[in-house]
Amino acid sequence: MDISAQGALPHLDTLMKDFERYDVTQHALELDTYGFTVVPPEKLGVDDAFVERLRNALISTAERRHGVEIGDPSTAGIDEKVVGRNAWRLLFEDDAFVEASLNPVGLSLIRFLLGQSAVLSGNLWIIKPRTESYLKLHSDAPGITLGAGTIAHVVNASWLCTDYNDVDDGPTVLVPGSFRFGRKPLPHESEPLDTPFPVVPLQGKAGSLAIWHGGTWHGSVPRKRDGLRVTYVQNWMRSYMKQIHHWDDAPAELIKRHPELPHILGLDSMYPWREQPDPDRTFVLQSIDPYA
Ligand SMILES: O=C(O)CCC(=O)C(=O)O
Ligand SMILES: [Fe+2]
Repeated sequence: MDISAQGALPHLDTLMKDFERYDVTQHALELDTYGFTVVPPEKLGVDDAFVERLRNALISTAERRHGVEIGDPSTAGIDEKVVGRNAWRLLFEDDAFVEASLNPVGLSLIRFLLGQSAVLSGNLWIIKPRTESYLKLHSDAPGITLGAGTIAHVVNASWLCTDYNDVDDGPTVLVPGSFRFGRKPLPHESEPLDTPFPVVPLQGKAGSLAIWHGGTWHGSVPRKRDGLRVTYVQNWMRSYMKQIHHWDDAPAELIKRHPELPHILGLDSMYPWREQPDPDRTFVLQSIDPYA
């Protein structure tokens, strides 16, 4: 029996058909069970040229914002105190960011966790040189109250723009299944390599998309190699959450070229309004369906 062909749950049926079409059912299953997955570039339908464009967009935006020259990421060194700052809100800086955010395969998996009305909350670069610094284990879903259960409210979808081969690349590390705890780690649980929980380093070649349920505990480890780790990080949310960024200055010509953009930025949402609703903003989430 093909349940998705019955039309009983249209928001979910569409996703199930997408997973089959894109050959990512295994990745959806990993999201539902381990709370994270890594989709390789060949399944995302992107080639080396796209990955290079995305990586160059990150590097050149950082160069422009900080007035520095970074150059070739495979050999470059940078001052992480400089490039670690002002890294947010990249969407309107380069079309490569818009294309990466609208990747249909990525969107199908993000919408599996957040519903079809998922919105882009924020985005930033990680440009990481050889360093001793690292990030403690945390959840990307701050503000979700204890008792909210295991449903995702936030998703991290990070494009790996350089290879993550092993721990020496300074990758993200995750605690599989930890979104089920429904809380962030306590201080004595939050050292990435000295926590009572099993931790795994993210692995994937450049051009892969790592996706995790926002409640999946993760951090990062020091980078022990020369050259840079480069990542395009996206934070997505359910449409009723407060997004990190205002996107209401989205350029009209960009929207014309990417008609799906207002919806993924939440610009079609009826709420909030001042004295009267805006007649151009009509989207209201009606459903009790978690896939809507
Ligand atoms: O990959 C890393 O360095 C961790 C980044 C992180 O915590 C995040 O993107 O939410
Ligand atoms: Fe995080």
